[in-house]
Amino acid sequence: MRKPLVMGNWKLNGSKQMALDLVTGLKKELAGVEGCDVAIAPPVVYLDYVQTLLDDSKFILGAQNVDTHLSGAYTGDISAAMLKEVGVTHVIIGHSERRTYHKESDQFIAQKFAVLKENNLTPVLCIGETEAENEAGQTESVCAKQIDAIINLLGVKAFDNAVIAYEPIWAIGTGKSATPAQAQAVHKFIREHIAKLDADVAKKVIIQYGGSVNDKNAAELFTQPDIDGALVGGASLKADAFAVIVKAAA
Ligand code: G2H
Repeated sequence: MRKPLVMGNWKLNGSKQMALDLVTGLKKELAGVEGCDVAIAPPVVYLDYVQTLLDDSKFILGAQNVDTHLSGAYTGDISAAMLKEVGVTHVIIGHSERRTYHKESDQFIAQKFAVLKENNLTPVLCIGETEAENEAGQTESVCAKQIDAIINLLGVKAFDNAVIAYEPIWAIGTGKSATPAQAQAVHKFIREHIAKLDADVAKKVIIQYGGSVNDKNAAELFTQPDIDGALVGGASLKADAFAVIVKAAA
């Protein structure tokens, strides 16, 4: 049985005070909740501070990005080793905001996946189609292409101990979530795509849904057999809403 993972992606939001309030609130709201792994991914400058707030909460510390290099003349970048040193275990890569605003290609994202695996960090690989691709019936081919970039570089076993987040771009931050049936169909396709190469890896890989998940729509999404939790943006900035989502997955 797969244990769901709900991960809060704070994106470019927050402050030290917000981090303190949010982590304190989550620890209170989620004390004793089992059955769902919980991760939070604050902006990189707050990682070290948030780590000191986690105590015995069992929350997983996540990062929102990583560079492909481990050290050197790469101004502004952050390495896997640095993330690891401050307690990060899970790293979001391939988010559509980075694919779009930073022109990150499938191949570049595959290199990030590789550096994370080499450093025993868990990649949270975001994939998903644009609205135009969705309307053109290309959802499956886009998701397959984004997954295949990893498989072509590293082999299917790379998805052992990795997380995939299916995030249809038209649903991100728009308030327009995919319906549970729509999301389930794509999640099933992704799992079957991996199963064609390795049934065991496919059975174990966590596939989160992301895109306007909130405290109202989470429970129904989590009834679907191939939806293993969520990557949550906006609703992860409020302890009460995020806690409702975690409890719905637990
Ligand atoms: C999708 C999601 C978190 P939101 O980007 O990755 O954000 O929940 O705000 O749509």
